[in-house]
Amino acid sequence: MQAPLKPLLKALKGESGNAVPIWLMRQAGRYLPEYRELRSRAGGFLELCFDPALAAEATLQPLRRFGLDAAIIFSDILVIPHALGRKVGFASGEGPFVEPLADEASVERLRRDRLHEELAPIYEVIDRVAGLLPHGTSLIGFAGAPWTVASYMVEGGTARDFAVIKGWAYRNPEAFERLLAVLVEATAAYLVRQVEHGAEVLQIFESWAGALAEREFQQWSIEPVKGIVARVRKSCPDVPIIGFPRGAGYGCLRFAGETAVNGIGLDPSIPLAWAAHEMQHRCTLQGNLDPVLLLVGGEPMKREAVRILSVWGKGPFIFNLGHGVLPTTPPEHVAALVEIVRNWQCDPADAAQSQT
Ligand code: 1CP
Repeated sequence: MQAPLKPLLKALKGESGNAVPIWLMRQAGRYLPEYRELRSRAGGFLELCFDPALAAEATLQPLRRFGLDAAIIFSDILVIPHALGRKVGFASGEGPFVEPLADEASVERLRRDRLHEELAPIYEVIDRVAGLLPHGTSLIGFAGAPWTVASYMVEGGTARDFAVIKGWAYRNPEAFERLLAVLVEATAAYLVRQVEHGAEVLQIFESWAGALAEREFQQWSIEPVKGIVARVRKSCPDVPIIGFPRGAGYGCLRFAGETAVNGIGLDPSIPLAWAAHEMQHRCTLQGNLDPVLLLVGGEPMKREAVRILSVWGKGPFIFNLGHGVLPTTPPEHVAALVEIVRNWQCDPADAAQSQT
């Protein structure tokens, strides 16, 4: 007899039942004392990402505490610029640093021949974690979308007003398109390898979609992500892909339709009824609790979590935050949130409602 489909995979196939799967963006990280211990043992964040034993441990830590439906590989979107030969650093307490691309000639000098060698430790993390996952838990691989990753590579770190990268793109569109094309190729190859090593679902983070106007959103976000999805599907036709165009507003509808992702991560600004009506019939929704409500906990968190469940819970739906767990979040609040989602599934009133 075939093993039953894992809850996350079931939701991403468009199936809905009365059990809502849950995982959280940044479920591993600084809010967990055991993570802080691991990070100080590794010496730094990148050292932690590239140490397969420690990164596998960081991936599994939140599962031990909270029994979530998915593990997400402990890594970062900035391993791609690193693998392309750019210096990347994470000083504690500050944002990331990426050696900025000075000019168009530096795009041609990106080192594309050593990609998989540089990323080999991450593939090893996947090998290790794949064999250790609790029954029913899915493994999520991920990468940043080209626009978001390019913003760090051109701005040298977290962008404020995106003036450097947009200035570059408007003044020299060919060079900018070339950078996006290099990132599409590298990212697709990286995601395919993640699947070959055991990732069962992929998520593409477009964290800075909200910085783009309509035409640029189409050209610099949707088109490159579409290119990645098409390339990945050629090699791995069955692996579900979730897109997360944070801050895209109503543009998330076009993003979901054109990129043909199986699931769409929604941030807290997306109106629940609108998304249920416009998107849920053809795309699995994922989100969208405000991470600040997880930080606050108690009644305010419960009220909103139940509201989300009551609008999206009939599925297909994956409960998540609308962005990552904040570092000062008490771990007990995460446990309480998981409990709310699990109890909701068991609520006979809701179960009966979902059958009508
Ligand atoms: O220990 C530390 O000080 C490092 C903090 C940290 C962590 C735990 C960073 C630095 N990255 C990560 C892990 C990480 N990053 C994961 C691991 C898996 C998990 O979710 O548990 C993932 C999926 C990411 C993805 C990521 N990195 C994104 C996309 C998601 C998002 O938050 O929008 C982005 C934009 C990054 C860049 C990055 N890396 C780290 C930080 C602090 C940032 C964001 C800085 C900024 O706002 O620009």
